Amino acid sequence: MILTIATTPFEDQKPGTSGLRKKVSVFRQPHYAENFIQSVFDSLEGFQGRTLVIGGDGRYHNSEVIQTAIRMAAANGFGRVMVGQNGLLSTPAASNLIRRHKASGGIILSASHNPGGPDGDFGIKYNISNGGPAPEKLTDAIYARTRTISSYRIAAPPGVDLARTGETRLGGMAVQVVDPVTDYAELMRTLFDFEAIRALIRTGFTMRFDAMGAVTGPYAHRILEDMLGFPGGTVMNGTPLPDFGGRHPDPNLVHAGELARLVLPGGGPDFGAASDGDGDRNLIVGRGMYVTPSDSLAILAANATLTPGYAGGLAGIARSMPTSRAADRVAEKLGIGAWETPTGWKFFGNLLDAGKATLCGEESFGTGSTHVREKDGLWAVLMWLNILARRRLSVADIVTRHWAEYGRNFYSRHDYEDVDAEAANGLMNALRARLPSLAGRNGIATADDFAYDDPVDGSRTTKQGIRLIFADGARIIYRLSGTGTAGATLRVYIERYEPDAGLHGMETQAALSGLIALSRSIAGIGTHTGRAAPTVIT
Ligand code: G16
Repeated sequence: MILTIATTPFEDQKPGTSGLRKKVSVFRQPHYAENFIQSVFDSLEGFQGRTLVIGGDGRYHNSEVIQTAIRMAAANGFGRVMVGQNGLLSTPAASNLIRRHKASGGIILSASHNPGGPDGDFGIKYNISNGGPAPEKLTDAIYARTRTISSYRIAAPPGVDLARTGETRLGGMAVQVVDPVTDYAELMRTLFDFEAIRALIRTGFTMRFDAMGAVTGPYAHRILEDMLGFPGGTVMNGTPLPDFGGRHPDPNLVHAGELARLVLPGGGPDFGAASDGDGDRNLIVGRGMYVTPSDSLAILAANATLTPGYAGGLAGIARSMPTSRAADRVAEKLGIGAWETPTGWKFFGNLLDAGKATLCGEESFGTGSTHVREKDGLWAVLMWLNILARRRLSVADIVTRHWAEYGRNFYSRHDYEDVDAEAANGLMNALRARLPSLAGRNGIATADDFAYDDPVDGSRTTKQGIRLIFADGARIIYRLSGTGTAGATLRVYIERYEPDAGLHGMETQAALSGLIALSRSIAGIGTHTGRAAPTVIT
């Protein structure tokens, strides 16, 4: 039986950088998730009778909203939903299922790297038929619909049993519960040389992968341990838990500190990697070497032809604007396109679809390629393993040789978290107003607010971050995060290019100290926010 439930709009359902993210307590309000999901369906065309992929990262509240989404899909006329067993799908695996099974789209339940549990965060996002996040045009339409919605349609309870794989029905709709790992693992096998990695393991090479109590546990156990042959225990924190075991599943040196302490000092495993809540981010470390996400993108691109999936070369490399320009130097040397997009994976979709870029990446611990339309944590780890297997060098040697060849882009991001939203907006507006007068002082060559003209669909996206570009190519960038759920987070990105290999060993914060001081004084960070120093430095 299909129920039509009367509702009234919520004012706060504007999707951010990556879908709608809010506190669990917000999502638990009656009708909150339903309103958003119905607004998504109301903004789509031509999905009747077609397939919808549904899955999530297993965080707290996942099992409730999965059932809601399935019942609403049935009531809205989808022909089939494909859902991960126990409601689990990593974000890249969901993207793969959408593409492989020609689904009309997918609903992904995740707040990514944000903390989980009853007091943590939850999120919903919609991905389109290419497997990628909905573009701005669609998220704008969804938001507009949330402002006028007056009812939603939902199949009467009960929902469906997601514990067993196989097919059942809900009203006129087929419900196919699939193993979340199988299709994804197959895809990885086509891209990378598993035999070469096995040979590397036989030399005594060791690694640890930290799944952080989140969704990649089952994927990593299957691929790294069962298929590649790393010994049991290689995967840490490999059971997905609703509260991630109390961890903050953000794979950086702070939150993946256990892994970093194991690998960085030496004497432990040769290689360390971690992924986040929904499996799309990655952290790469070796003995004595943390690889910044920006460098990782550049190094993967420079070595891509060593892997079967990319042996034919790359069409181009795309990076988000605040990501360091290290990848641009690789693109230049390879004679391929280098693309600069706003922050948000959704901006890469058109470039990948149009064959303009093969690899893409962001400073926020995301790398990916044409194989899906999301960033992909385990993919990046496997690509690193394939490159290590072919080059037979340590992570540190690969990175330092890369710098010696291309020069080093010293890079750091300073986050001022949980700042008063009005103060943060005040800082950005004041900077914007002063843009014309900033160039020509302090070595600044140009100062602007980044706008992006999509070369494929011609759409223009404005106000994507304030850029101070110095005469020597150094940059300071300011933008406000679009993924937080409390207050505002001011992100300041600082970059400087150093061609002299004799100086590549400098500590990053020391190498950037002049620019860091300028970043604070020019924007008046202390005056506006009351903060003398950032909360997190990556
Ligand atoms: C999301 C987006 C990324 C973006 C990141 C940080 O990642 O998909 O494209 O770089 O947020 O965004 P912001 O700087 O606005 O907080 P994820 O892993 O959270 O889905």
